[in-house]
Amino acid sequence: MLEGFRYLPAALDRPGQEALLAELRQVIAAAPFYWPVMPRSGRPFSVLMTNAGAWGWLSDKAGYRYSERHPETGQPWPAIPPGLLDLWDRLTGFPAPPDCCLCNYYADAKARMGLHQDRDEDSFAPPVLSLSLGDRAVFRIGGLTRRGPTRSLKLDSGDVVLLSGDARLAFHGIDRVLAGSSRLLPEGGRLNVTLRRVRDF
Ligand code: MD3
Ligand code: FE
Repeated sequence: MLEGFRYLPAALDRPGQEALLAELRQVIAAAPFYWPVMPRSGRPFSVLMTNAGAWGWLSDKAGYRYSERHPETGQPWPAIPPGLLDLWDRLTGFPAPPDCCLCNYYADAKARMGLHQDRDEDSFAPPVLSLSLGDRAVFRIGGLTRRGPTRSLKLDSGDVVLLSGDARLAFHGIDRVLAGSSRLLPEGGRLNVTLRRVRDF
């Protein structure tokens, strides 16, 4: 496993998950989920997305980028909720707050995310914090090239993954989500939130 990969199983207990979920429901009410599409082909992702914070990650026919506005409402993204800012401070200790909270919703058994690197940010020095809520996912992480060995890990509701150092540029993806494996989300599915620092400070 690459240096800088930290897996914190059950970082949040059930009440802690519920508190953050309540905050995230307000984000989603202000900035509804939408289906990003692949650059060029326009093929829809199987994962629904939205964002909070100054910068939100987008994909559309023109490419991948960070934007200050929701692609459908045209509104600025809502603020990152205080409970998530606290979680970032407690678990990363990083001297600047995140300026992006990307929310990925895997609604059904067909939703997945292919192996990719996250490299649209100005700097890879700040960590990325991922929080899983709802159904269990099969997460895959490899090395710094697309080829080569990968490891698979189950991510359950309340688990946190921290990526820094070499792991920050690791290839990773979600192979599948196991429907009915958590009772946190009454609507089912899996909500993953990643906290990132997109712009230099
Ligand atoms: C490893 N999300 O939003 S979270 C993404 O579960 C993304 O929705 C997945 O990949 C999800 O870009 C995986 C765990 C994760 C997030 C960011 C990483 C792993 C990472 C960045 C670098 C390396
Ligand atoms: Fe990613």
